[in-house]
Amino acid sequence: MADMQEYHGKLVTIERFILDQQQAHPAATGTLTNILYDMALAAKIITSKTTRAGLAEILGSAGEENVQGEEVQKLDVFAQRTIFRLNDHTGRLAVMASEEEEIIPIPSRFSVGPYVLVFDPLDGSSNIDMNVSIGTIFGIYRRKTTSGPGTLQDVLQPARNLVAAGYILYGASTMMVYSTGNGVHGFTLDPAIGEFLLSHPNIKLPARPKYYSTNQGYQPFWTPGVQAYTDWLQRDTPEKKGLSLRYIGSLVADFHRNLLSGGVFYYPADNKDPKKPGGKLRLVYEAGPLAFLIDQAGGSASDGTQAILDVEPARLHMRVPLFIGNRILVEQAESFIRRYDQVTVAA
Ligand code: AHM
Ligand code: MG
Repeated sequence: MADMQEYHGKLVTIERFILDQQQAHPAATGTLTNILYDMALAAKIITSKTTRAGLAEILGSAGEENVQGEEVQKLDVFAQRTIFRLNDHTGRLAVMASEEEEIIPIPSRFSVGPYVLVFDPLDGSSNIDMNVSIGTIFGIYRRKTTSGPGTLQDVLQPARNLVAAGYILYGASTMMVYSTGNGVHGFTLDPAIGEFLLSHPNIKLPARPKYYSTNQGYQPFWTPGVQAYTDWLQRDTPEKKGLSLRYIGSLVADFHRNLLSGGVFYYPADNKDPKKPGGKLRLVYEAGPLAFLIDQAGGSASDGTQAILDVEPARLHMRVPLFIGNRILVEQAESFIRRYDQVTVAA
């Protein structure tokens, strides 16, 4: 890892930082660098709309024309199209896939490249109307097939194969946080100049966790192991002080807070909805990229029985239970589940 001290006190744009990182790998072609630049550009374009989201009534709501006679798109559709249109023609990607669609081929008039982009264009979008933070999550793989248009096989890879992952948080400030396997680095958008500036180099999870984050409204529907785990989190134990609960209900915002403060986020399997026995969050473009990031920050992620990084996706929109944060807290989740839920988990 490049010495992060060299950035201390300096004004560094995301472009300069990504390029510096690339120069540490003499064999790099710059292709991955350019995909990351394009995600930073997508972040700026999407920010320009999300910061005006509450004006929909004045400017027009989805499916209508606004006062300027332009058709207004739902923000998640807008984010989806922005990321697609920035990446479809560059010759860097073999295929894309997102929460909003099935796999997204590169139009045949453009050439294909060596990488695969998976993304959730606007996670937590049900929070937009309440002016709550939302986010974009993305992951970048190398393609597995050797030529021609990319396929589902290129997309369905375990998160351990990711070459880069990141998220964009549309909050009080817009932040982009990413890793190419060389630490986790955070950039804050300065809206006055339209540049992302390095604000959080080499983020590491604090050793003393502060928060647990979960939708405790579902507690009656949790397994005994998850209930006992929650009770353990709340108490002082030899390993930690009792944790406080913080839950926004917007994955990127909850993850980001815990990354900076230490803690665990979990969305376990529950028996509330028999049609969705495996939790809510999606492996390929939500849990997987965040698992890559937490690993780089010194933490871990599990589905309750195994590392998220090792889960083989069976389908693009596959859901997984997710426990993610400080390693010691994630290991305890696995331990409680082993002790109390073995039969349930195996069923
Ligand atoms: P979405 O992909 O439909 O936006 O849903 C994902 C969101 C996450 O941001 C968040 O962690 C979770 O759903 C919250 O779910 P709940 O309201 O059940 O707590
Ligand atoms: Mg989502």
